[in-house]
Amino acid sequence: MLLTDDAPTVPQTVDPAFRRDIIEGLSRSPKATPPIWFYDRRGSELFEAITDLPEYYPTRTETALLEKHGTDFAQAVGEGRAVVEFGAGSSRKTPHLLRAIAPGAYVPIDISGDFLRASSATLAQAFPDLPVIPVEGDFNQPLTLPDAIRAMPRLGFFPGSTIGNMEPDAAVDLLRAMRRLLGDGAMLLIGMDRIKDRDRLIAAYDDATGVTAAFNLNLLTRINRELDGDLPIDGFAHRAIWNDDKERVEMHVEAVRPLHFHVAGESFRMAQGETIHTESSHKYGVRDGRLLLRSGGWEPVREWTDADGLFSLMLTQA
Ligand code: AVI
Repeated sequence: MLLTDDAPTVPQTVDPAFRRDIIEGLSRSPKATPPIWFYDRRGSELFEAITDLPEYYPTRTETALLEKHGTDFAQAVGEGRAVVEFGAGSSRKTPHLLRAIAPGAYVPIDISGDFLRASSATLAQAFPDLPVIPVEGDFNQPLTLPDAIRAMPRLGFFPGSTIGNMEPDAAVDLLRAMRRLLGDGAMLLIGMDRIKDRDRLIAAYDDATGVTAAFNLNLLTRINRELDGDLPIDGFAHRAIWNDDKERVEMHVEAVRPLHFHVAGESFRMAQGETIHTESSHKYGVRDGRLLLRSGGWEPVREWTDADGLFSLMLTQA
């Protein structure tokens, strides 16, 4: 059952925050842009394609954990909770959780409205008795939950190790905001990608067929389209590097020749070899992960990890 929330939807015009973030990011040294702007329609489709790549182990591994431990989740979480999913995307992993725990409602939150509406409709068909109430918005900004779940205990669901795309201080702020939004008695089930062999990590972010490269470079196409830019896409190359000091994979787009381009009326130059840092994907050790969650106001209750220790699902409580 697909219900619509009364909250206003994000207008289809250019988001002023996109313009601000990109101009600020290109003006800074070194250049860096926030990863949330990858996800226009094409970017969301490319990300879905990434999740099917043989090199990209996180989605497969996390999905297997969700499939395998349904009985554990049901025991630990109980029935009737409103499941609030942050950054729901295509919600492909969600059915495993919903089937296991008999929730009271499902509230997917996503910044990409078209994608959210389509995936919510598919999910509502698969669960005809479950109220599905999509909320279009940026979960990094203050949000209001739909009235329909006011009386229900909540389970936050934040899969995919999206928490890793935040700097640790921003990750703590977000966890605290989730804690405030979901309220006392809430639980949070969160996916965390583990530190592992460097080659395996790099391959996951620089796949042989170039899907991740297309995902990274699509940001430049989006800038050209939405911010009246003239970045020469063929002047950039996708780069993925492991930053051991910060325990993260970084994605960059690197200028392959000296470049001069314009965005929203501003002029920018890049030297050959200079990069725009487009994403960080932090990986967490077991103890670091627990510490991060505690700092964000969530006490770890249980965790499930695959046999190779690639990825963990952590259940926490407020
Ligand atoms: C969404 N996020 C968790 C992905 C990650 O693994 O950091 C985004 C991604 N970037 C490149 N490949 C996947």
